[in-house]
Amino acid sequence: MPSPIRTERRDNVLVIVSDDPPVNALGQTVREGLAKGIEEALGDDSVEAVVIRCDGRTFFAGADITEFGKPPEGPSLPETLDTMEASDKPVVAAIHGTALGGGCEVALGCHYRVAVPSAKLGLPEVKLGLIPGAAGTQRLPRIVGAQAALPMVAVGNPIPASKAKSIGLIDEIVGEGSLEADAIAFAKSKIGQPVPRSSEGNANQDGVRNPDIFDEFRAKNGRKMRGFDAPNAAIEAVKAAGSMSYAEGVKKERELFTTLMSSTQSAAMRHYFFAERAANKIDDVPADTALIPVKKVGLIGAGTMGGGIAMNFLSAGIPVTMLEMKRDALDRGTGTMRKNYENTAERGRMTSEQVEGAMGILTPTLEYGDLADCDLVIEAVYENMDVKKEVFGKLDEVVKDGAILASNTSYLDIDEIAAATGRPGYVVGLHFFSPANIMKLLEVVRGEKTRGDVLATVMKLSKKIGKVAAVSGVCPGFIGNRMLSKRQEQANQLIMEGANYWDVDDVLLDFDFPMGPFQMGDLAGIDIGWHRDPSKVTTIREALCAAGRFGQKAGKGYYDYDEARQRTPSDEVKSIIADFATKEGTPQRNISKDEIRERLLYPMVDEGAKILDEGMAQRASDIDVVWINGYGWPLYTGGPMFWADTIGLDNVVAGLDKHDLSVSDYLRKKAEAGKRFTA
Ligand code: T1G
Repeated sequence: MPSPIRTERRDNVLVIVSDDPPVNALGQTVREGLAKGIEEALGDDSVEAVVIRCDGRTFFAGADITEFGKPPEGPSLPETLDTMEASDKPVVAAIHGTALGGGCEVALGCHYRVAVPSAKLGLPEVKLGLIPGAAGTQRLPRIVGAQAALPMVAVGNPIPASKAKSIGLIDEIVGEGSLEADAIAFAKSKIGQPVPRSSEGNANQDGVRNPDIFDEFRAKNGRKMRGFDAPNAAIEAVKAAGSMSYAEGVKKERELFTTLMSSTQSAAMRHYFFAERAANKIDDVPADTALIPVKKVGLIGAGTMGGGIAMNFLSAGIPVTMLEMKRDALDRGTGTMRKNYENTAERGRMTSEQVEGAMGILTPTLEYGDLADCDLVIEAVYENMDVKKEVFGKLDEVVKDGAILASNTSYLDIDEIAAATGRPGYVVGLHFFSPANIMKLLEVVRGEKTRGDVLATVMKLSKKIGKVAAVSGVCPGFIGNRMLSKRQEQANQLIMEGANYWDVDDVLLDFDFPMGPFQMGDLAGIDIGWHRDPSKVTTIREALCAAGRFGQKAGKGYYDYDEARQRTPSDEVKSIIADFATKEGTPQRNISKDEIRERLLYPMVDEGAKILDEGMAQRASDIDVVWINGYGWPLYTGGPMFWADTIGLDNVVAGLDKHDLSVSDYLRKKAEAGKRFTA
């Protein structure tokens, strides 16, 4: 097997080139080739400078994540980089694409770094529950300082070449089309000069002069770091870069890295990395399926969902024709979209030109006929089957052949909707989550007759509009809401049996969900759908509404709220629930938080098992992708199915049995066989 690394001579410069698609990951063969290339360069006196670059779409994009968890194989990247850095011959990293993780560390080990304007550099290891393991946390602060290094290492977002230049991470921005030539010229210009070694840099002293920066960083980023181990380790490593020698700091980094590498959090986050990518693949739709071009999108309904959905396409530069039945509804909808964009611009996350650009490709209309030439039409009208069927019947008449007709329904039967048209093959569900312009999850609901090219097209389109898509079969609630209903059922049952409703919320908050069900009820409004008859009380919600406890907007719901909307458990609610339970003949008892957690989460796992058994999800990791992106399941546990594997399916089954909760055959058989849901 030829090495993915080759060397090419350009006069007195040796160019080391990696050609290992898709992303030149630093797997064993690449590391071996790189080490050999460096050995060749350093051992040949006629070579006076070195350039390292990559073919394909990107400079090295990091270690090969598929190797993690396996016995490490040489050569060690840190040692290779130390050998390279120790040379007196100038070594230049020529960067394009995304120099990430180990790739960025290779660049840091070089004496110089040049990049094309479109390049990005970053240390995203924390997104895998890790920190850099090849001296990145020690070299980076010595070049750019602790303050600039902290967000790169502890948050992990990449920075553009322009920012990298401004903080001194790269030495020069070169031409998009002349990277190699410019890098060689740059290398030649450094021959004969003392080489700068990042390991000897001292820009990191800002972390020593002002040790408060680390606590300030933690305070600023606390919320998004909550529950994750890696960011704190990253901060400790950057701190070490200022307070220790390079050798001691590298040792400290290695200790922190090794601990994280063997952690469940990192295994969970590496699971998610591949799960998100796998979810975009449909097993029985070939990857080379011809796509339907989508140059114009139609949106029916300018309400909260319709407007939010439309914004996804407008922001991606795809024109949208938005249809409403009445002018005032249409104007209200487009007004809300503009306001949302302007709020984003005020926060500096969009320019006013981008706002005008997005709104400039929006065409509001009251005429169905204006949808005729759309390649994709999405309806986001009232959740009623008759209304949906009427809309799809009209679309079938008006819209050109070959266009995709999608419903944003959150639970209605896509097959029944498709049957209202003469083109069921072109009907698909696109279930966005509110707020649709923010939430990343898109459940693609595959009807019995939905065509492969329609599915392939919407999966590709989901990436273009910044969504994470997973395919669901047609069943009530699809994947996410179907599992959520099981959790909600248990939450209501638990408080009937005497569990404190605030304990139910707190168990989920302690698990690092963003919110519990009763807090959510208060936020949304308990009186949504209430019949307004206080004498008719058949549920706890109706009992609260009868008592005027409509939720946050009324200053009281399940909780009492102060002016700052801080919540306090209410004795009145506790007794309303107890009275209702007594009336219903349900005895009450104290219920522990452990029982609450098991009864909230284990039935969700069992429902996920049924979803798999029925083929409503392609794979267990798709269910994890749905819950992490649509419902705030904490990423560092990997999602419900990976989490169940870490608990042990036998323990999940034992817990369900203990609480007299149903266990599907599929789950019980997997548990008895000692199997897992996820790899
Ligand atoms: N290892 C293995 N496979 C990888 C990979 C990696 N690092 N990065 C991408 N792939 C695969 C991916 O699974 C997919 O495969 C294909 O490449 C295209 O990826 C030593 C320890 C580079 C920005 O975290 O962020 O270095 O599905 O669909 O949208 O201290 O991939 O086609 O079979 O994502 O254009 C640090 C992870 C590792 C970067 C490209 N590096 N990758 O995005 O394509 S830890 C990372 C990405 C480390 C050091 C530490 C993105 C991308 P398939 P893709 P993309």
